[in-house]
Amino acid sequence: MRRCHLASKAVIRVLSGIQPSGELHIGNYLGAIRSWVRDQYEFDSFFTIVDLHAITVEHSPEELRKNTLRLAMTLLAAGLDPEACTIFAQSHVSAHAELSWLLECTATFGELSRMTQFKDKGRSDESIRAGLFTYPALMAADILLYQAERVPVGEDQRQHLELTRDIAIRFNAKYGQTFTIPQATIPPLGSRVMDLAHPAKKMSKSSQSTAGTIFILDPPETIAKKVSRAVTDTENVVRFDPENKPGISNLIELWCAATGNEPSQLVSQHRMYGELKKTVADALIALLEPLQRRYQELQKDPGEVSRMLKLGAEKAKFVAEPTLELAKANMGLVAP
Ligand code: AQP
Repeated sequence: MRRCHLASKAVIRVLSGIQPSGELHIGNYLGAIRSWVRDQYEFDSFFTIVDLHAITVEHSPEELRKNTLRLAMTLLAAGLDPEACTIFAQSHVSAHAELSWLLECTATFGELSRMTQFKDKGRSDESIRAGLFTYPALMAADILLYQAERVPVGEDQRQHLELTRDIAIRFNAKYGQTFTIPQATIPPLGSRVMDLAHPAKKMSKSSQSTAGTIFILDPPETIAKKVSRAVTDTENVVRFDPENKPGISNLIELWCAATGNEPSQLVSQHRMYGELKKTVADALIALLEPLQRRYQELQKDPGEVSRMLKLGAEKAKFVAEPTLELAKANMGLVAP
């Protein structure tokens, strides 16, 4: 019965996730969440707060609790509508951890070792957690459980998506048709926002310094200050040239992603870096203003978030559990 339900679903399914590892930044918004808001009305969309991923590195339990609820509220403020999509916490749906184990037994040590995010975060540190190494198998489980066709993510997740596809193709070939093969959907603009203070590094929630990170709940004056202090270069010529002028080009790309315009429009109107920074800051402030206003409103009813996550977990289980059962059966695990 349940399998028929999956097979007969004609609509395209979307799944994406975000870690409650800190405050959301403009890269998370432009690279992922903004497309989620659009997708929810077009596709059968599932969005998950991947709290099990957030414990693969050192964390404070108290902070994790706070971050999870704050992230859920920020997603609502950004425009996700629990009536139009399913929003849930990964740890509320135990099928994620269970399928992850089956997939760990499908992925190879070599494949996991080649993941650049592991190399960046883990390097050769012996004390690194095993969970950080096997993280891509859990991410594959997150996606494959929902038979998702589309996975909207930023550029940094492309390699993990490729691995998810490889694992699913191999699993299907070895054990029989089980999973839909997903595809990454990466936005043309804002898919890799760089740190304003270190333009060679991607903007990250867990950066050591917050000087180059624009958080989406930063007040306007903080945004203006961070943009005005963004690292540029000494050439003092406004030009879009990501390779040779990464700082200025990152600012131009941010403006394009925020306004939907082309780099040439900004470049032709500005000669001085100072003026350009002011225009970029104004655009980011205007982009985030409605979201920040909704966040203030939502804070008046914190119970709304818990209700949403509870309902979301029920809806998610309805889709995830039959997939897990199918994967187990196809692998030869006997049903109880
Ligand atoms: N700088 C970025 N530019 C564009 N998109 C980005 N994303 C992350 N950083 C950028 C996209 O945001 C979504 C959620 O990311 P995540 O929380 O799952 O983890 P991440 O990619 O590791 O993001 P962070 O902010 O760098 O978190 P930490 O510091 O905890 O590792 C993803 O779709 C991601 O592509």
